[in-house]
Amino acid sequence: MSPRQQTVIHLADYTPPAYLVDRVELVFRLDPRATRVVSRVGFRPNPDSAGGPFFLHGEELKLISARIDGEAVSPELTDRGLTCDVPDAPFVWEAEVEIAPADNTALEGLYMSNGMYCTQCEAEGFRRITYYPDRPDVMAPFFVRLEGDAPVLLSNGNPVSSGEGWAEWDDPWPKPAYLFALVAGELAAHSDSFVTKSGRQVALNIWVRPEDRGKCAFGMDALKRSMRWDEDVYGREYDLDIFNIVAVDDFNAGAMENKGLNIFNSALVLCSPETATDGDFERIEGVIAHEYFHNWTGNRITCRDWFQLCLKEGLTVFRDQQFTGDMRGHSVKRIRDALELRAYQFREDAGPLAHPVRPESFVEINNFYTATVYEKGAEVIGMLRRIVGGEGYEKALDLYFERHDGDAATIEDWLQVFEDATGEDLSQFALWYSQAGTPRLSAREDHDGDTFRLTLSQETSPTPGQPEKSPLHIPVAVGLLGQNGDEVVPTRILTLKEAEQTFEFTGLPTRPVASVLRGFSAPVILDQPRSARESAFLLAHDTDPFNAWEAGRRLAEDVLTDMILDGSDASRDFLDALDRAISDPDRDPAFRALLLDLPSEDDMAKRLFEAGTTPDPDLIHASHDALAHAIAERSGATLARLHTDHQLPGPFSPDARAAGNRALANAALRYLVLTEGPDRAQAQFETADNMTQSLAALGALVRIGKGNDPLARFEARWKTDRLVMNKWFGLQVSLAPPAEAVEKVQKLTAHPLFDWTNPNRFRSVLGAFAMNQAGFHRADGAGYDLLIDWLIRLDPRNPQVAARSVAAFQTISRWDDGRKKLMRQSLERLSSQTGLSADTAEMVNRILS
Ligand code: B3K
Ligand code: ZN
Repeated sequence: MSPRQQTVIHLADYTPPAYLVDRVELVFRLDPRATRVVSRVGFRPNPDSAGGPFFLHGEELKLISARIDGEAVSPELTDRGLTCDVPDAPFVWEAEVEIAPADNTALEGLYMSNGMYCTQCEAEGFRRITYYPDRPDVMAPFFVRLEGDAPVLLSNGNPVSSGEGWAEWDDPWPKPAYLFALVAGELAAHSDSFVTKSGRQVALNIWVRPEDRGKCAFGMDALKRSMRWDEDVYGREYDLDIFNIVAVDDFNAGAMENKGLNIFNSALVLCSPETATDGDFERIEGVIAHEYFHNWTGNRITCRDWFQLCLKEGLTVFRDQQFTGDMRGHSVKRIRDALELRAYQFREDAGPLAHPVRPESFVEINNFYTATVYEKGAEVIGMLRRIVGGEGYEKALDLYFERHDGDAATIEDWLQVFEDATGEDLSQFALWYSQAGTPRLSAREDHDGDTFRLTLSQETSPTPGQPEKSPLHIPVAVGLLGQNGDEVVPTRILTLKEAEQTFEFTGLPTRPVASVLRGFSAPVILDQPRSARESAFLLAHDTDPFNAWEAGRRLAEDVLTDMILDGSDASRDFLDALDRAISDPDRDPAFRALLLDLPSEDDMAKRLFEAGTTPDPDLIHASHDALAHAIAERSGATLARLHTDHQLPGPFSPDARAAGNRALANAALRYLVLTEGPDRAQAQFETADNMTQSLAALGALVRIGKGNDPLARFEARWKTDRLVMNKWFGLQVSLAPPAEAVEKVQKLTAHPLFDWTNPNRFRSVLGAFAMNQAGFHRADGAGYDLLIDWLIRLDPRNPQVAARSVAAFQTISRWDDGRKKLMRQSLERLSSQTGLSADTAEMVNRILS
């Protein structure tokens, strides 16, 4: 390993920048293989720093010339940047560098996608564009001139002027370099406009390849709703004359909030009923909102350093979750968010990649755009809001925007505004940011006379580098139900701060049933002894929709556990309770669809492992299958009725009500094919006029081995649509029977449309493969070998995507000795590659150490 791969950066080592920037002027002479970037930057010594050398980041740049105050200088160059002697007073730095966007396969910095120039600078990509202090606490206004033969030339801020082959942009809002962006290409716009609350007229554009112009209307509508929502709910207005979004096919992340010029992975902006599913519509709406909301939480107030990433990401995820809840209903949204947190973040917390919401060290910051920073970061804010209340939260946020607008802030700043605005002592709460791991909350109940006692205790297991854990400040929402299902004590928030505390409720002569952790009030694992009867009671009666769903999930997990461990049949009581719940017309269809989603195979492996059993992926898969068959047999009549009754007449609408109906009908279809055979799904596949129903029917057919003909027809129809074909690839891999998954991946990666250099396509096959638990964890290690072979190929080209894919190995400690050994050997094979990227090396080292 080269020394460069081992550079560890520590939060504790932060020092303020030695020089600040007053203004940046950039000229780009675009050329695929020899773009010239001319920079003119006004620097001044930072009065709040202890001084230090003048250092500019720069990587893979060819320096053509450099000047200070007009005089040529010869800086000292390393592979990380340059140093130079500079005056002890304000000065102007000028440099010209050459870069080759067409050769940039890492998709970081300035690169090309389908002949179009685009950028991705977060976190540290700007240093691949020119020499600059590429750190978020250096903020400056940017003026940009683009020269090139592309008809559309875009950058941040407001357009100043343009002519044939050139355009100038001015961004008056000081920003760090990671928010810089440019786009140049043959693009067409879907345009609209928005008038802010204070009357500013804003031009809105979604820029796409001309043939995609028909797939922008929903994204535009989502953008306008986001703008209005941020004004109404957070009092935040947009602050430029124009807001541009560009769709790019080759993109490592989902999207990027560059000031005034958001760049999106095309999968997260383009949609039409024919090509996108309801899930896509909802995700697109959420991501457009997320990137837009960053304008205040991320851009106007940014992060002091990359350790503070959750300051912008946790808060912005929390805001987009609130927005989606307001648009589509809070109950179902909360369940989905909890499912996602458990699937990705709890898994991270339980293994070698566990890290705090604010990590304390990293080698490559791109490896820390994780579920912990994003989703747990959002949960921490949700808890804060529960603790200080809705009004306290509003006051704190107003103070945050007022006090820190224009700042590069820290988590300490964030918590301070809450303390100052509400008087709440958050010293213990702050541990949520520094202590990794998922707390386990145990609940014990006791009834005596007319007093009910609930004893809550908490414990967090050790995580890498943190052997000892302290008790956290946990808001636990609890309600009590009477034996007849009435709510005898409505929801209240209990404050748990000690390792163990008992809470008393009086005036209750009959023993109530406690509904604990309502609304998933904290990101913890709840251990609460529950009989199947009690869970069935809560599923039927809990007034808290989250806990009603949770009770159903709990029942399903218990039943699956018994089936896996004892080979028992699916419990009759469970099947009856589920049938009653999905038949209840008073329940939201989307909620009922969620009840029909069984705990995933990964959930079951995690649960068994945590209960002290070594999971067997094949057995889990078989039991999962058996339970689905049992549900299909028990509820055949109900499911058939649901499938028929929840077909909506009239044209497709992506709204939540319509989507919920389709979700329920399609969930029913998934089961019905198991007992009825293919006819119903074939009919749906033939007649569907939208991707949601078409793909659900295709999935149902593939699941029962009747997919060949529809897959071929689907391919023939959609082979020129990259986004739809990602679904075609992904579905076959996800649904491949475990014994055939490796061969399926081999076959699909040999398909002429498998372009491994496109991150979306790579993930649609290899990412989906890693999620096919029993297929990936094949006992002979063929799954591990296959993924590692691909990562060895991908890493030199695109380290970010390769490194992220290594996370498939983070469950290593869960499995039997044979699998553990094979996983370790595969990772060692990857780590022994010469020239392995720092990104991938860091991930492998963390998993192996
Ligand atoms: N801030 C970007 C993520 C950039 C990823 C860098 N590897 C998207 C977002 O969270 O909004
Ligand atoms: Zn974000």
